Amino acid sequence: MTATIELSHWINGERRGAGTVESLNPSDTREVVALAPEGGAAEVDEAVAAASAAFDGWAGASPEVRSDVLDRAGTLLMERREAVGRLLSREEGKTLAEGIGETARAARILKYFAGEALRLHGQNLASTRPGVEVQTYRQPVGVFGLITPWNFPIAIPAWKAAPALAFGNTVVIKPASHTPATAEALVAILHEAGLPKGVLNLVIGGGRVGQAIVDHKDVAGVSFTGSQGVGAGVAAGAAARQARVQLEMGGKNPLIVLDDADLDRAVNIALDGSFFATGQRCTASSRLIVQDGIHDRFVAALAEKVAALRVGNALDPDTQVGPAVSEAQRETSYRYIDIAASEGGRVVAGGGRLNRQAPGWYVEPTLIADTDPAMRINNEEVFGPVASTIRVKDYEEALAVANGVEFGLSAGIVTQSLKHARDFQRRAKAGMTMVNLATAGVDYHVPFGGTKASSYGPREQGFAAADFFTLTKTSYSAG
Ligand code: UN1
Repeated sequence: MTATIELSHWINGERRGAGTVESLNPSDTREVVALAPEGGAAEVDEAVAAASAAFDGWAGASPEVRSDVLDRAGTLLMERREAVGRLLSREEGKTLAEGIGETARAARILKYFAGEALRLHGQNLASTRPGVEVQTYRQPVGVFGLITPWNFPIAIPAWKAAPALAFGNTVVIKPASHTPATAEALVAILHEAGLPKGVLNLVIGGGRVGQAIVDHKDVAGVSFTGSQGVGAGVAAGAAARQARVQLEMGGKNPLIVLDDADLDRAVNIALDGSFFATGQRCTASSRLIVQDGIHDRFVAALAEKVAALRVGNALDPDTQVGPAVSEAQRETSYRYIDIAASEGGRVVAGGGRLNRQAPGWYVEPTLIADTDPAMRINNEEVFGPVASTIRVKDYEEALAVANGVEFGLSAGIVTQSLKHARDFQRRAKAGMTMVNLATAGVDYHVPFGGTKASSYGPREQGFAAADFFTLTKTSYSAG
């Protein structure tokens, strides 16, 4: 066992508050990874005041200053990716390879936005009136509140904070209650890299902290990733006081497998998209929509691979699938397996309880065949290592089923047909489409986001991030 970390908030460049709330290791719940403080509206007030006071200095600094801090933090994080990745895996439960990989991704995000800080630009146009010029500028907005989820406990705080900071804003982060230590590691590294005090603040705590951020009159914008229910409240709160808002919520992402697909490839794509990272990705493939001619072979081959997945302690190098993050998440998976079975689904792999030597929140990866698009299992997000298959007769039916849910984040197709692949890219009702690739696993230098109930507001990441984190000013001038 490793020593418990004593966590604190970061307010105005200082560590504040003592740890009282246990953050457990989901692979072995006897281990307390960290003791976290429980913040509330008072800490949010102080953090927002610090961020407001720091705004003019940071917004007015040379972009080189902002770029250098992000670049240095990226270098430090990359150097420490094994240690930070290990902390992430201990706290969140994804495998060590996944934890280190996510940490490296966060480091690259910091470096990408170090470059973007220097590339921020506007446009220069001729006015419709002769002799008049029009220019657009992108300017920093103010204080941003970032409410981040536990499933990517370092990459998502990085992909929200890095553009906010790169473009001259100041920040208050509320990390997910299950993963405060991983988020704190990022905030500590940014300070070590030279971030001035008050520019980035961290307030750890439950929903009260998030609510205080959403309702704070001096928070100019809120970026949230999490569940649809909480997201709706964030949007309503932000809209009520005309703050900017950006929401990334759930998915019920389809993966279509057509008859002409290479079987092995389709099975591996489904295995990755549905089960890796314990299925706890909003981009996970949870509905496998399979054409008649390949259906039985696909289901049999995938069931065999799912049954063979090695579930275990996240730090064990043999583990392919770590535990769920919490008891509640584990129980949600089992509840939906029961619901699917009672609706007529056939469990072809997994479905049982797992007993490991150490007490942890393990879930048996589960594949449910013969399901119908109308069933709850095909409409509600499970957020665990559970996928269902739906049999369809042709591409048009597959597309209709794929589009027939409330969500629209990522959608994939496995096919060798250029015609169907191109048609799918245009007609899939999703923010991201994947051809012969898993629905999960995205790049950081291109826009990320969905449609319908999955997302709301401007896109995250890549060149699109500037739309949310800057104010466009239009300036007219005559000579
Ligand atoms: C990915 O699939 O690489 O919370 C990223 C989530 C998403 C990120 C997915 N916002 O799962």
